[in-house]
Amino acid sequence: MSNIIIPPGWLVADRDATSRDTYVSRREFVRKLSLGAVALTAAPMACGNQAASRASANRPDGPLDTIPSNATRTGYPAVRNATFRVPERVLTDRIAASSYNNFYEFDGSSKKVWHLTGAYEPFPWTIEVTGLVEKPLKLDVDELIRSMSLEERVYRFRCVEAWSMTIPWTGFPLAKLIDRCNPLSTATHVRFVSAKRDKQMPGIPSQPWYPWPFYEGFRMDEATNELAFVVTGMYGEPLTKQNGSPIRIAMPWKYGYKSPKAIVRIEFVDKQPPTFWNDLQPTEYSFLSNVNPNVPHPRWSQATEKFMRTEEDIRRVPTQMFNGYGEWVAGMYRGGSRG
Ligand SMILES: Nc1nc2c(c(=O)[nH]1)N[C@H]1C(S)=C(S)[C@@H](COP(=O)(O)O)O[C@H]1N2
Ligand SMILES: [Mo]
Repeated sequence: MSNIIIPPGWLVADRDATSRDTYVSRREFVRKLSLGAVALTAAPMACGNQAASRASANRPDGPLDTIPSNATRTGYPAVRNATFRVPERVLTDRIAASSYNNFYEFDGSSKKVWHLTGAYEPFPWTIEVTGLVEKPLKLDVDELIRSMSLEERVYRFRCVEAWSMTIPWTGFPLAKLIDRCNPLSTATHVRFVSAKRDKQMPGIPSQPWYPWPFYEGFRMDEATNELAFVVTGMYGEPLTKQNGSPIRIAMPWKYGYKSPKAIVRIEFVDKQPPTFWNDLQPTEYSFLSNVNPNVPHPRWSQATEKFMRTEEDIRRVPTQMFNGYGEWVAGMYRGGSRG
């Protein structure tokens, strides 16, 4: 399927996002084409390699076919919150947003991971709440999503590797989730731990040199900022597996790795917690990691970024201080980065 050339018109027809119907009918068409191609070459493959056919049996058909069929759809599509808009650029096409991904648990050397998510089963899912809380809890994600009032927010998304997108996320404020956790007043920071499922996430066993599971953290003022968002969906539907199903965070004024995916644990602590990329490369990835065009990464400039509307339509645009969210967050960093 990957060597079928898709006419560019299919990807660029819509100004904003590819609609679900367009995607489904396009996929059906591509599937028919590729079934035809398989039939033609069936004879030489008839006694082919079993492992390969098992892997392809598990292989999703396409990047939007990885929305878990048992993901709760209550509350979808959610009403867009008009406060959060990105006036200077269009939405990224949803195919690009779910095809070009960073998710090391599946593969750290490629930006294409959706086809590796076949064995991953995000629902049912429990989040453990521990540390400095009144009482440790377990939250069922399905129940959590049903109990929150979902909204859509269009946010800029900026990876530290100088590419960016504009994404309509569905979810609820992180402050609401934190409220539900009843942290003690002594908690100064919150820590998020991602899933480590060796059998479902092929990048974990194949890259044993990483300190799995992935972990991130924030100061409490950051985590309770109005912009800090718990994401359960995008483009009006539940999250795809590669975008972090069943639940992730979006911190739009920070570089992308400060948006942990597939969260299984929330822990309240009283000092700055270690974070995955900062532990691995402290000279390249700081704890705060706020988007800043004036602070180059040691290996590249951060002054501009490659804005991706589709995987083919990519343009260089200037990077904005705090990714354009200074109005909401600059006050937290006056008087220096307390880190
Ligand atoms: N658990 C986990 N979360 C993660 C990552 C990861 O590898 N593992 N990658 C981060 C990085 S570097 C980026 S840029 C974003 C990418 O999110 P997207 O694939 O939805 O664009 O996820 C972040 N969250
Ligand atoms: Mo990133």
